[in-house]
Amino acid sequence: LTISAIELKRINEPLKQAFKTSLQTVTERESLIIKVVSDEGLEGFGECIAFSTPWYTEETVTSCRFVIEHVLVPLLLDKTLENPSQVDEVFKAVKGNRMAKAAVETAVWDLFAKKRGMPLWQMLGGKDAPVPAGVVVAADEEKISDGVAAAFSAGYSRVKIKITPDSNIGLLKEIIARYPDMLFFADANGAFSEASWERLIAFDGAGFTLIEQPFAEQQWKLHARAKRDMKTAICLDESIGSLADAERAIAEEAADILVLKMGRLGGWSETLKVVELCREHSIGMWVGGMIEFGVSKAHNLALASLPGITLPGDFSASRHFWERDIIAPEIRIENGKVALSKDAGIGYCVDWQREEGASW
Ligand code: OSB
Ligand code: MG
Repeated sequence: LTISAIELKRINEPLKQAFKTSLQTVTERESLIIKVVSDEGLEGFGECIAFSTPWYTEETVTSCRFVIEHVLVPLLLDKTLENPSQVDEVFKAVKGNRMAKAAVETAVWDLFAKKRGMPLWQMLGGKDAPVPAGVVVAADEEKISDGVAAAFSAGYSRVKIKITPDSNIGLLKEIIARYPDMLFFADANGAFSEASWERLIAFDGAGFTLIEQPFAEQQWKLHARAKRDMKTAICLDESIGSLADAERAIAEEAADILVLKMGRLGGWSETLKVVELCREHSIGMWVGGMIEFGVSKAHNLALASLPGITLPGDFSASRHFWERDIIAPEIRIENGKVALSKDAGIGYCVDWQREEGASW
């Protein structure tokens, strides 16, 4: 097929409740939605997962918009592709900017699945089974207990709690003990350092299945030491921005488990390589979230269906973050899981319904 048009729209929506991490409190979410159109009139969608400012990654909505409009679109427009892996080749001349690339690249994968008339998860060899849902409690300590209770009543079977060296481990242990059938993940977003080593070790025995990103991105040695010294599995999120990073994590024995964020990795092609690598080395995997809208979550659901991705990812209902998502139908949790759509491509329609550019 030939790429005949690429459109970009900006969205900005308030979060229903503030999302508090050790790095930043997020109260509204700005994103870019990409539509690629083929010569036959088929449409594919992608979503940019960069934030408005560089608090979590170097890329931002503005940097992505610049790179997409002025660099990536001219490279891809009017190109004839036989398969979606070729987008990676087309973008090879551009350094970094993986979130910008992923927004466009993933849209092309959606387009190809639609051309082939099958769901993206099926095109990629995913399992035809509902995806286990998981929610994040990112709130002040006194609100964690209520957050977990709400997650339990909504049917989630996995809760991720944000932690810091100052977390009240006794309180967390007590909360975890109330829900024997629930999986608990801890996410530090790099809040620990060598100075707070003992505080990290103290999390062993609290009941967490894993601890995500205790140290900063480049702290391979400290993560390897934590993996050796702790019983709780060590999981890397921010550290994994490429296949090379995943290879390094394995070579340094710095992690038991990796978080897959397709936007940070640069799209489907690179992500599928990381999945393959992790399978070969028996590294656990799960699909991470970025407080996204439904287009990115739909791609992530297809990813989570792949063999080897066994742990529940950051999959919450559309209504968890948003009054109104941009996809139809919205994402719902049933019996703690999200059903995979049988429709072609990402399996959801983009339902813009916004004043600016109501045309989508
Ligand atoms: O570290 O996983 C993270 C959200 C924004 C930035 C970083 C992270 C997160 C989350 C996932 O925790 C939230 C979600 O989409 O469910
Ligand atoms: Mg994380």
